[in-house]
Amino acid sequence: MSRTCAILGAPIETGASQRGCLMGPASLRTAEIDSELRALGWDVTDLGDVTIAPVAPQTHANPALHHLAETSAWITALQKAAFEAGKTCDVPIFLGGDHSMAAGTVPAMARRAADEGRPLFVLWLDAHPDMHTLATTESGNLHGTPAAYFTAQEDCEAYPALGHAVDPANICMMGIRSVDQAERERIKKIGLEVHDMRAIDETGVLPPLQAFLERVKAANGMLHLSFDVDFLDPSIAPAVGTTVPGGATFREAHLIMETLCDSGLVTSLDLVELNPFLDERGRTAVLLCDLTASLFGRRVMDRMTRSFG
Ligand code: 6HN
Ligand code: MN
Ligand code: MN
Ligand code: MN
Repeated sequence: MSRTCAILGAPIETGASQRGCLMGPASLRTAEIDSELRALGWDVTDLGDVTIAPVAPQTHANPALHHLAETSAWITALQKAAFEAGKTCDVPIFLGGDHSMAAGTVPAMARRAADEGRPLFVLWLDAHPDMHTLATTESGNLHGTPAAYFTAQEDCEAYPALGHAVDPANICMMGIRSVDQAERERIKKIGLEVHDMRAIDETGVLPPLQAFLERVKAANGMLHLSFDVDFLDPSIAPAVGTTVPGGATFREAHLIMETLCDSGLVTSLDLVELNPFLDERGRTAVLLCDLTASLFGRRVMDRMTRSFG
């Protein structure tokens, strides 16, 4: 795996139903995510936090939507800042912030990949597919919409124009266990690869992950990992507003990160939905840092020294 990374904070919380995600980047920095990565030999630059200017409210035909103008401003700012961050290093790390930030970071990484003449693949680890359009969301919480936006679904026109979309065929979702009816229909319609928690229970995390990584490798793709805290079981990761029982275990999550590390394929990362206001003595922030360390090379044992062949 390459050796330079940049940290960019995205303190956005307008896409969530409750406040607190704006403290996510600060909490991850307090947990010393940068020193963890440096200890693993990475050259780390902290680019600070993205900010937006105040905006006037904006109405929409869907009366449930809230904070549309602010969220759009964040998306515009993040598409630019994430793309710039991607130029400075091998692996930019975007610290959220609620998941609507992926409507900024993912198109930015699609643009980065296109500039290299490579396709972008997305591994989406989440309890939710976040596949609502601006018309279908009933909660009006915009963190439920980024995947529909960056795959260029209809009824997202009130968002900033999408420069670079992601081909739904290049997306793999794992950990899914809370899907709304409109999302279910859209997933079927576009043929999205979704491994729900039942599938994970049946096969374990490795077979679907390895099959996806083979596809990324065969296509010489770049790989963006979007990691939502609620992918994890709430018993180990309480600091999230949208807890859903039956999530990934500590070892399932680490095994995914270790396997991704071995693949050397990950070229960007979102850490999203951490709400420090809901945390217990920083344990969720520390867990996210430890998972990130596994992704960037931390090992209990070096496998090479244990092979007797
Ligand atoms: N997230 N599908 C639900 C909604 O309100 O649209 C939950 C969305 C959760 C979004 O966790 O990033
Ligand atoms: Mn999400
Ligand atoms: Mn272009
Ligand atoms: Mn989620």
